Amino acid sequence: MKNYLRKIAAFTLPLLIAQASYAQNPVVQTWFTTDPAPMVDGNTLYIYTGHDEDNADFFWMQEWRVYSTQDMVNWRDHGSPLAIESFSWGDDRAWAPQCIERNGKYYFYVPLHSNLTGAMAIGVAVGKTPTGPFVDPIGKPLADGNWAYIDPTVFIDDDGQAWLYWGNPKIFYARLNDDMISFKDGVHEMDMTGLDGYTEGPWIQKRNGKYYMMYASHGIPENISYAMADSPTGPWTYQGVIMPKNEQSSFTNHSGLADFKGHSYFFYHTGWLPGGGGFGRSVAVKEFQYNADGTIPELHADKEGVAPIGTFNPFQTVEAETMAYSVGIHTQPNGHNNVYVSDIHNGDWIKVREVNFGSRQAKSFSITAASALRGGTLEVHADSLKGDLIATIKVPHTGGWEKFKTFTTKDVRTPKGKHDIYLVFKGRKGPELYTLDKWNFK
Ligand code: FUB
Repeated sequence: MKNYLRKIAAFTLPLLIAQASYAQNPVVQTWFTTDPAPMVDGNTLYIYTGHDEDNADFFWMQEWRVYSTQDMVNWRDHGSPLAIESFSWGDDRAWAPQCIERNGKYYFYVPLHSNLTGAMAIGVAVGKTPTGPFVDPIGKPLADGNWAYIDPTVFIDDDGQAWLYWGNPKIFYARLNDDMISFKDGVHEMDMTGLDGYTEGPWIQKRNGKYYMMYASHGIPENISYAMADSPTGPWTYQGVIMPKNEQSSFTNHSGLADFKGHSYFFYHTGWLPGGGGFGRSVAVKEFQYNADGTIPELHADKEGVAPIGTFNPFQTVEAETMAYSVGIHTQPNGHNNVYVSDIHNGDWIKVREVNFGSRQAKSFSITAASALRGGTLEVHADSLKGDLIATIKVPHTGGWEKFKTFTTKDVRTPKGKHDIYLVFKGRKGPELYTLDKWNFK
């Protein structure tokens, strides 16, 4: 469904476009995304998110989404490999998730409204890859029947014991068996001493022998605060606020931490996309450095985002839903986990950063695209929306939005070295033009 507010903003507020051409936060612009849970797997950082519906007046959330990056600025959309209907016992509120790897399998913990008890529950799904497919291996919740059962967070301690925590307005925890899909000795309640202001959204991690419990705090609007301990169940010592309330235009905040390729990142959510707010949230990221004593400095929300930590190869086949920033477009699923760019109109664009053409002049540029209507044109520009024209390709009517065909031009003028590139969509003003699945230079 088109978000017309987003479109109108993009067309009528040139300032917004100018800002968006250098902004890096929120990291996903094609959909609202919430409650980020980062997970590093090899060379890639994934974020598992919730998804606020457009024009929502509550957290009417239907699915979880997955995004990945290798360079922290270009994010690939893996669609939604897990949703309410993945759980036979769930019927509402696909809220804050977290995924973790163990022995080559990926365990995706979620809160969900239970049709068994009519209250909230914690479930788990298992996948063989970080992007699924995921299935509910037990056909029932891990814990059920309590409105406080939301926001699971998980970690595996050095001794191999996995711990699951969750809850609003207090923390529950359980030791997971090695299978990661059952509890060793039931559900326990945390002693909340030292977890000052705890509201919801716990994030657990262990670093250099210290346990960190980070969480949304002090009611609504929410700060992000944290406490530290020498054991996974406390006693906790309050350390203070990490991100103060009222900085990110949504009354909730929800955070996660990741160390990736020598950098430390803090993930949070904002209300910063056009049409967004308390029920239209979008994930953002901030780089930081731990203090020498392991404490976390105060961090402030910003639109600038983080610096790239890698370059992007344009001579590979690029899924078009890989982008550093975009305006106007959405993404859609096409069968399991195959995602493409949709809702393309005249003037929309995608930016891909740190594209390294090296010393090689490309000989051709190909795209895989489709159109149920009259198609349009794709222009590729270097360094800005109106920068040097690298390539132009016309997309004709192909017989349907998912009737993909590949189109190639040999008229390409790629620059040397590293550049940001802009895929700028052109065509008749008003109608949807075409959909875009892949592109590559050769
Ligand atoms: O996204 C729905 C709820 O809002 C989450 O479960 C909370 O952490 C808050 O972000």
